[in-house]
Amino acid sequence: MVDNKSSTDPLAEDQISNTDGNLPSESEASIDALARRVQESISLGKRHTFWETQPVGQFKDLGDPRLPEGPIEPPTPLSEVKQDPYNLPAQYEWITCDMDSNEMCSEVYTLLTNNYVEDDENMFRFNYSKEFLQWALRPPGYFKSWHIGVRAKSSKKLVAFITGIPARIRVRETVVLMAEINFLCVHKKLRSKRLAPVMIKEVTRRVHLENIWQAAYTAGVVLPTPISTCQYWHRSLNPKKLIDVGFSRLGPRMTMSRTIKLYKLPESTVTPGFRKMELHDVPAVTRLLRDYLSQFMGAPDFDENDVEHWLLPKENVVESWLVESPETHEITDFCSFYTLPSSILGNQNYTNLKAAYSYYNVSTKTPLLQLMNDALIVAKRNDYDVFNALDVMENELFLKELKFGPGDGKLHYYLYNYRVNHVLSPSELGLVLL
Ligand code: MYA
Repeated sequence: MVDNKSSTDPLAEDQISNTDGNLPSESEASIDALARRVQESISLGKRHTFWETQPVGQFKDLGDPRLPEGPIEPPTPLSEVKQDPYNLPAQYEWITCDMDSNEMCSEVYTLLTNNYVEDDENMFRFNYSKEFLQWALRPPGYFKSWHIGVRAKSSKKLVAFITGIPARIRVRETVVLMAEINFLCVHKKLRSKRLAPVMIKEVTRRVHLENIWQAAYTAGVVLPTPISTCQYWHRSLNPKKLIDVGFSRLGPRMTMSRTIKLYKLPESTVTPGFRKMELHDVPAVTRLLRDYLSQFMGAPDFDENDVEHWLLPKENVVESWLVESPETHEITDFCSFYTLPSSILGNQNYTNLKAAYSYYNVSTKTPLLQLMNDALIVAKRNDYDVFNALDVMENELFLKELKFGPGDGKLHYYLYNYRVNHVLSPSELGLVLL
């Protein structure tokens, strides 16, 4: 399932069936998982002709106490940054994608909808909406020049894309101005031609031109070298559809009606004072979030402008809910999720899977379990089919209890030109990238 940038299978352990001959049995599924682990360990020994040349942690350096934490290379003087773009094969040209333009946005949307991340079995593909892309790519202080496309000169067709946005990210005590890199995509017909390294070098050059020398990104593939490896969990909201489209399977000794009953949620939320976040809540939410995120080793350093952009509700893009104490009117708790549908490939009955992705959640008075159960209730009410969450921050406190099942793909977090001495556990990470 396309629940992250990993090629992951969404199956919750408790949903795996060995009753349907067409589907892997429990032991086959664990063989799959084993095969993936073997492949990951092989990739640790694999040559990375591009990544070996880049200032990223190298596998051989992992845990070497002589290497200091922090930037791997110092910044170069701006006058020495390459002024002109990298060479592309002659039939292609660079463009800067103006995400304010509806037409440009549609072109990007079309490229990604047809060519972006799929699961291992090619059953699902991320289907980021245009509104989502405009939100994700235009935060405070964004640079148009970091929204990079490649066109075929003759047909003018967009064939590749990569983006960066600026972000302040704290690593332990140090706040570092970084680029968050996302939406790297090469058209299916142009794969394995070493275009991705050129895209990455070009975005790096444009980031350097803004005097920024570090970056953060996530990927489903193992590259040198993850700072953390996380896992997605899935909470069925519409189990019948999820089973019908092959996202999940009927558990052993489970019938459809028992499964539907298992995942049933109440119609209304239970927490008094639970309501949608509004513009006037920005200062209170910022305080709550900053205070909460300060406990993690790696987290964004959000100010009020960031919170207004990233967390104020936007229809079909991001939902944020909070608890306002009915007595004191203090904002005590907060939860949020973003909307990222996936196309369902080759199913007769359904074309789209509506997924909510847990974003930032803070509980100070309402138990986290109750807060997140209310989040599930509003997601269900708004017709989401599934609610996904990574095991980052304190999410482990509610995942099992609220009937999330583990997916079997991994999401790796990376930093460019910044070494960390120890791999972080997911619960030490306070960062969610889109
Ligand atoms: S993650 C989402 C990535 N997108 C997809 O998975 C969509 C579907 N797939 C594709 O479109 C293509 O397969 C892509 C690769 C474009 C992914 N991150 O051109 P190639 C390395 C980094 O022949 P292709 C996201 O968006 C690979 O290891 N590197 O391959 C975050 C090999 O290098 P090496 C990757 O399949 C992106 C080389 O590319 C990834 O045609 C963060 C092969 O190139 C990947 N996901 O195209 C980017 N996949 O030989 C890094 C493959 O060394 C940002 N590769 O192993 C770094 C920071 C930059 C800014 C720095 C500022 C200071």
